[in-house]
Amino acid sequence: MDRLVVVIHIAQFLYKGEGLNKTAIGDYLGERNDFNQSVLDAFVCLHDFTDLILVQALRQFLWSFRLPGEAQKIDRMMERFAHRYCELNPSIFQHPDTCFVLSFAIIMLNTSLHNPAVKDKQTIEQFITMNRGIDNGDDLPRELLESLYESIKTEPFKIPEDDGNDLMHTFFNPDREGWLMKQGGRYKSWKRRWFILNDNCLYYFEYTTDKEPRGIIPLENIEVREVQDRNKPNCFELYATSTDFIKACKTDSEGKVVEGKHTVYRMSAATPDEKEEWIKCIRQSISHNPFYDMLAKRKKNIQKNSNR
Ligand code: 4IP
Repeated sequence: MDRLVVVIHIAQFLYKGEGLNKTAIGDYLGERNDFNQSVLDAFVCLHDFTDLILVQALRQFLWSFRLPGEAQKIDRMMERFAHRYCELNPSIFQHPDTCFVLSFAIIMLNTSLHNPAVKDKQTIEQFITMNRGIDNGDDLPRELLESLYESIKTEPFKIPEDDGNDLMHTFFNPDREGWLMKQGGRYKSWKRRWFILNDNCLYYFEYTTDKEPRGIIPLENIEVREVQDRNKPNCFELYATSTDFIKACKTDSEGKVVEGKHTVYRMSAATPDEKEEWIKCIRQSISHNPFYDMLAKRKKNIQKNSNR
């Protein structure tokens, strides 16, 4: 039989999926060799996304197999999906990368709205802000983003059976905020500060309502450990792995932004549980997450295209 015919037959067999295990379908389609990649192409082409809003198309696609856990495989599959969607709906996005990045924003939104572990649910305004400029530097129409948001809010993604290691979990962003006591750098006084962990940075504020942080600590080349302190309970600290001082900036007493002078940032939490939670979230944030690299690459492409 001709190779192409075989490829199409296999793709149809997987697409019908009768009695097949969706994890196995995902594993097969994720295989790196040419043959499986051709089957993946044919499999994606069997989906008809014409005139579907992106959430609907994603619902259909993510239900037809189970995404494997590896970032590179997901990257390839979602890239094919984005191309197919744009091919069938050519007037929505300027580039398939926009569709790719927005698809992940939708998956993250689904986690934020429907995962009980996420306390601060993403609002429609946050969703819109997060997706500014993703269409080759332009904003997508507000009505489009609103309809995507509403669709996810009313109906979460149905994804093939969950063994706790799927995309929705892997992609969970460990954001966290709360009060901690922080020790000074050169002068070791303790100050109560409102901390926000977001996008791989730790920000601290004097008041929860402050617009500008007093300090920003990027979580690069940093580790976190539990420590005992004679004066404060439930302590942990950030320390640098390759330099003496931790790269950070802060506002000094005259309101000027200056470099921080900390070899460690020592913090004290109100309870042992809070201490554990902070350490866990900071660790997760520090650890290299290949999904962020994958998304960052697409976002860079979009930026490059828009500068042309
Ligand atoms: C200050 O002590 C505060 O603890 C500052 O914290 C701290 O700066 C200073 O560290 C420390 O000297 P006093 O206010 O008692 O003078 P905050 O900025 O949160 O008010 P950091 O760098 O921790 O923000 P040094 O390194 O500037 O001494």
